[in-house]
Amino acid sequence: MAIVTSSSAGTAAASAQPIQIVRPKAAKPVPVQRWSVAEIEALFALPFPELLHRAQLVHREHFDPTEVELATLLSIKTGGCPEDCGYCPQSVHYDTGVDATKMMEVDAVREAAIAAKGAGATRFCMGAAWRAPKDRDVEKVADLIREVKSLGLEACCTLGMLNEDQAVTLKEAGLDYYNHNLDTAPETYGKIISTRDYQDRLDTLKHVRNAGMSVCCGGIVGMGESRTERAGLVAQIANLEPYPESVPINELVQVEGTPLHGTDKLDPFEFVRTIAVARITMPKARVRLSAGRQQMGEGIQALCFLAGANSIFYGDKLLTTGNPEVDRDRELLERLGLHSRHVMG
Ligand code: SAM
Ligand code: DTB
Ligand code: SF4
Repeated sequence: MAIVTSSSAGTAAASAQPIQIVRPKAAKPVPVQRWSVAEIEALFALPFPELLHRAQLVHREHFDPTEVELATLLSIKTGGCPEDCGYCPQSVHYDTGVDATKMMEVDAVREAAIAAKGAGATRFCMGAAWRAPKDRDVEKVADLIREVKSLGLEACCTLGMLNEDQAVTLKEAGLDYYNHNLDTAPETYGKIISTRDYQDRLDTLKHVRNAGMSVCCGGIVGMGESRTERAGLVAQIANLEPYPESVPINELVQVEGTPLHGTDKLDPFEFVRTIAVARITMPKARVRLSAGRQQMGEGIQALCFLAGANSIFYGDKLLTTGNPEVDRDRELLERLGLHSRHVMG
C-alpha cells in the first residue's frame, strides 16, 4: 500500500513533525464483464461438433450429464395482462382466445402440486399474467408457496415486476427461485415490448437477489432476431453478477393473434447452439429447455441434452400452450438413458 510521509531522511527536526499519512483513494469497483458479445458470437460460429464438445466438457465438470431436472408449471392467474409483450398470448392487447381468470384458490393449487410431485417433478413454478403483483396478491401467493414447500417441492414463482418489500415477503414465505426473464438483447427489446423497459427487469432481478432468493432468468429465441442479438441476450444473462442459477431458454411458441405469429422459424440447430453457448458461459447453471419443445421434435431435444441442457418444463401444459405429454417425456428420457433429478425432503 502506498503510504507517504512528510518526513524527509530522518533529521531530528523532521522527526518532531507529525507524520502525515496520505491514504490512497478507494479504488472504484470495476464492473466485471465476463463475456463480450463478440466472444459469444465466436462460440456460436464454431463448427457444430466443436461447440458441442466444448459444451459437454463444461457440463461434465459441474453436473452428472445423465441427470435432468423436472420442473412443472402452473398458471395461477391467466390472461388479461396489461403488458404488450409481442410474443405473449396472455396480453389484453391481442385477440388470442385466452380468457382472463381470477387467481386460483389454495386447494386447487395444492392438488396440482401433489400431482406434479407424484409424476416426479422436483420444482413447482407458479406463473401469473401480471405486469406487477399488488401487495395483497403477494400475500395470497405467499400462502401458495407455504403449501408447495410443505410438500417438499422446490418453489418458483413468476409474477412480473417486484419491489424490494415484495421480494422479501416471498422469500420469507419460503420461495426458492423467482423467474423473471430478460427475454431479448437490450437493442432488440423495444421491437418486442413497449410497456416496460429493460432496466425495470434488471431492477426486479436485483430485488430478488438482495432478498436472498435464487434467480431464474432466461429469454426467448426465434423471434426474428439475428445471431448477434442472440449472443447479446446470452451476454446479458451471463454477465449478471452472479449469473442466474436457472436459465430457461424458450423457443417462441407462435400463437395466432400475437404480433410475432408468422415469424420465420429458427433453424433448429441454431437453437441447439444457443443451449451450448448458455452452458459454456454459465457453467454451473441449470439450463432449461423451456417453451417450444412440442414443436421441436425428439431428435433436436436429444441434441440439446448433449449440448448441456439439464432441465425441462414437465407437464402437459406450459401456461396457456401445450407441452409434450408426461408419458412421452418419461419415455424420451428412458430411451436416452437419462434420469430425473431427486431432491431430499
Ligand atoms: N407476467 C410475468 C412476466 O412477464 O414476467 C410472468 C409470466 S410470463 C408468461 C413469463 C415468460 O414466459 C416470459 O418472460 C417469456 O419469456 C415466456 N413466454 C411468454 N409467452 C411465450 C411464447 N409465446 N413463447 C415462448 N415464451 C413465452
Ligand atoms: C419461462 O421462461 N418459460 C415459461 C416460464 N418461464 C414461466 C413460460 C412459457 C410460456 C409459453 C407460452 C404459454 O404457454 O402461454
Ligand atoms: Fe403479461 Fe408476462 Fe405475458 Fe408480458 S409475458 S404480456 S407481462 S403475462
